[in-house]
Amino acid sequence: MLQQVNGHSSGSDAQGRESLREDLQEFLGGEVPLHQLDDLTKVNPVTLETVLRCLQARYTADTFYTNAGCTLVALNPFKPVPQLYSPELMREYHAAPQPQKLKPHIFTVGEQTYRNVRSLIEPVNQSIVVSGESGAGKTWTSRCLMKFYAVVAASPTSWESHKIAERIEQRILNSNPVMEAFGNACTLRNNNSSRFGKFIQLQLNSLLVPRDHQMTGAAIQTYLLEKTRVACQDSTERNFHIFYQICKGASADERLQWHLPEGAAFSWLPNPERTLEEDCFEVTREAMLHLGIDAPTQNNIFQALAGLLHLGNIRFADSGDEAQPCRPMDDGAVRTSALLLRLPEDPLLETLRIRTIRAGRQQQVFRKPCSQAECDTRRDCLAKLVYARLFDWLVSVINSSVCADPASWTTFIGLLDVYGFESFPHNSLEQLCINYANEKLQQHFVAHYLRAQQDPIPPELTRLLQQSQDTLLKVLFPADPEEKSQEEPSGQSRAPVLTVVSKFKASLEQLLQVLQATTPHYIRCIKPNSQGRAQALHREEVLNQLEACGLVETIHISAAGFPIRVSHRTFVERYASLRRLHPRAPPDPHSPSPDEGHSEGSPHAEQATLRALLQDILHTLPALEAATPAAPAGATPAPVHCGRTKVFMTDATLELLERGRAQVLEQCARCIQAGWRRHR
Ligand code: AD9
Ligand code: MG
Repeated sequence: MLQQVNGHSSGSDAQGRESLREDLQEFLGGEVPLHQLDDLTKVNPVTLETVLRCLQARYTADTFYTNAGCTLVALNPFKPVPQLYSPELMREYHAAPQPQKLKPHIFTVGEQTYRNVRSLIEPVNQSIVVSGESGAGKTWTSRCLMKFYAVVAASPTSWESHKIAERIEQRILNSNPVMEAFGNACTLRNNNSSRFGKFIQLQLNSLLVPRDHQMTGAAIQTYLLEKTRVACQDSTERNFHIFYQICKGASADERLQWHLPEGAAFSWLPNPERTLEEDCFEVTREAMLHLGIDAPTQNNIFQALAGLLHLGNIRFADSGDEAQPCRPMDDGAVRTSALLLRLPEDPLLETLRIRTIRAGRQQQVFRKPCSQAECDTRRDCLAKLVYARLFDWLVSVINSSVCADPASWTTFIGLLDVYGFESFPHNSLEQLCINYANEKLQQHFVAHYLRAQQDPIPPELTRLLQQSQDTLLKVLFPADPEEKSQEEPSGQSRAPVLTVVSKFKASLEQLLQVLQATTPHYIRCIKPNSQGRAQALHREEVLNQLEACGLVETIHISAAGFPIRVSHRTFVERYASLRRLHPRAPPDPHSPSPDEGHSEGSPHAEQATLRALLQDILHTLPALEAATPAAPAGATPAPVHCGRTKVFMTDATLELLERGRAQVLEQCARCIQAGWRRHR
């Protein structure tokens, strides 16, 4: 039941519902029920309080999606709502003449982007930025959108294209369970928390005729995996799902091979109580198989992971003598991890316990025994190094399995499932508001992730792993072509830290450039409560999220804004025919002609002609409006603004123009038919 309604804590349910109803009546003045307000721009006045009340009423009515101008607000239902994501509903949004007229849904955004990339007029790459705090539903949303595209982009007409489409779309969907098994973990805030950022580019061929089987491939880019989690987990959190999956799901033979006896205790596997995610070993394996990772390679991977679990069980005891290395407290853990990682046992122990330093003019090599704490750090570092390389390798394998030949795709839809941030070379007020709110989240993200990742890896560790006889580790750690000395230089080197930060910065900058070149769409996920309970909306928690994402400001801007933006040329090409419908009075012979002063064919002259045509078209708007049957007398003119390179307009203006254009086309068709009849 609703936990707290407008400040009243839940007493009796009936009382709570009654007071909510009263509140809503008062707020609405007895008009449209609040839960039926599909767009927050229609809430009056737009304040945090009224926006919250509207969302609250909709949540109570099991309505989870609401438009907020250019953003779609998605409330996490925290319960299965299968009818909301059925293939039938996907097809309904896909087939709708105007999906934006249907109930707000992530499928509206999906369909809009799909139509935009396939547009015959001006196909533009699209992106969907899914943001929200941990557990708000970003990954769920991205997954559902991927399913949506898989369904709507596969309407094949031939059996052959059906098979190709099925293969590619199925593989793209299969990337989800694999990446979540290796990159997600149970945290305090979310049982299936993504510990990496993901940008997936769904590649489409918009030129295909017939226009079926549009999705030809995908490219996945990941950002900063929280690899620290392999070796250090908060006492209330857990390691990556895959470790629990192998421990719970291995067959008897595999248990023997991977040295994972039933009930074995591993210090890197805290909180082993069951969650759904660890019961998915078969799903993970099946998906890996579909992605082209065969059974022997999978065996290699799981064996290496088991090796890491045993590595985590190695404990060191101080020798009591600075000149002597620490002792392992249990030889078994060293032996088993060396066996599973196919590393020579002595060098493994040596690398964990002894630091080699090159110093002095002669670059003499010194061997210094590590303290117990240093040994622990080196052990953790080794595990992080292996896991991070394995993750990157998996991503590259997935990419090679799903990526399309560059010649086979023309446009893409990008899906970003990461902390909400936006920063483009040219930022508008929208970005200012959104970023101000995101700043705090971002600070946390950068501070938490970057501090945890600061990468430096003693070079001896990489060199040790290059000695592994394991086929997978040989791929992950190829031998250096030049056998140059890799001993650690004396003194602390800053280079590795800088590399992490600059790599991260560079990859983010690259991402922002990609986003900048697309038409962005925003889905803001909201977490109704932090306990993950259905039908419980915590007022304060939601208020904080609304405030943090600057939703009220977004609504204000959207309400006053012009969401449709078209280049001058496209606008003229599409609507030039409207001038036939309502020709403008001939130009004043005394006024200068549009290209006066510019030589014929020059870019300036072309621009001027374009602008003159544009003005002619815009002048038809009042007549178009007057001809609209529903237009009330004295209605305000259709909002439109002519910018330097683009025309900005509202949905209503676009609708008006499109109606006019259809009228012209109809007239033309009638003329042609009449001509034919006369001819005959
Ligand atoms: V994090 O930043 O990766 O920690 P996300 O990705 O925002 O976080 P996620 O998508 O994992 O959150 O959603 C958290 C949980 O909410 C899911 O595991 C589901 O149990 C639940 N959820 C989210 N969206 C829906 C939904 N539309 N319907 C039903 C949902 N359950
Ligand atoms: Mg997630």
